[in-house]
Amino acid sequence: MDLQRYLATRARLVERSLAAAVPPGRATLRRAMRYSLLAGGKRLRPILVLAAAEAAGGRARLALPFACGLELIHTYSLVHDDLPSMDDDDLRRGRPTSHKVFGEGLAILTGDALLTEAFRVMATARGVPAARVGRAIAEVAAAAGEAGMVGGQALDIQAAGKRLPLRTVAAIHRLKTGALFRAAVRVGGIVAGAPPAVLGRLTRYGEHLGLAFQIVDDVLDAAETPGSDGRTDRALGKATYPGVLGMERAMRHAARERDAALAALRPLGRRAAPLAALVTHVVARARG
Ligand code: GRG
Repeated sequence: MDLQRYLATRARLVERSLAAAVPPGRATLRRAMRYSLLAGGKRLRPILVLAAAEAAGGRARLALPFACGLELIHTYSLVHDDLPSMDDDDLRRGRPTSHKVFGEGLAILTGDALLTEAFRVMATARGVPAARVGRAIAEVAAAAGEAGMVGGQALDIQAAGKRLPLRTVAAIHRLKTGALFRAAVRVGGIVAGAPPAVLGRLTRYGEHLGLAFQIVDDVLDAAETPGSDGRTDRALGKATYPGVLGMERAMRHAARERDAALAALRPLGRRAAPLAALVTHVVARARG
């Protein structure tokens, strides 16, 4: 399986759809939305939507509006996470953050507009039975909101500076980052009409992948020299796996999550090869 080729073709599909979903415009808000959205992220979550739809025997193209929906929501979360009242970051995706370029008020509104746009794009999906569209949208809403990403971000803020047990760190990660990964693969499965057993396998894969991704992200962050502002997540007092376990044990944990994700996929066979390659790639990132 040539993962790089797979990622490149699917990312191209996603880039085109995102650019069409938020077309160019003269208004500052529109420019700010495109500035953050089309800044070249890895597009992991939308690619997962497409790969899960294919693993469930469906067509990637039909899942594109949901792939875009998740990336719009992910981008809004990054814009808001970078705000002075949250992480107060200067750089994102290799560029000055939204509030640095457009000001804080506009950056808040940019996040709001990206989030709202996500639901318009998903609700107007064509060629997918209405019941599946409704189910997929409800899935994304639950994963993005209080019971998912936003709830996890709230816990993360409240946990700053505290020494937490591993199970609390894991619970925060599961919500803050894991919920969108889980939703990405579930939505791909739902749009493709996956039977419950397949959806269950995709769900388990998504949960293990989400945790592996976050652990690796924390390990990479902890290994990094502090940025120009002298900070890393550790310096910000954030709840992280390497903070609780140390680097070596955190990486062993990530490898166990990867293996559990791969085991969940096994019965799905060849069609799930891109998903298998993806989780392997995510964990290998930390090995350099
Ligand atoms: C502000 C509501 C709200 C939520 C923020 C996910 C999140 C919650 C904040 C992001 C902070 C962060 C850097 C978390 C670490 C894991 C993560 C989500 C990294 C960024 O995702 P990538 O690596 O980024 O997929 P790209 O730019 O490639 O899309």
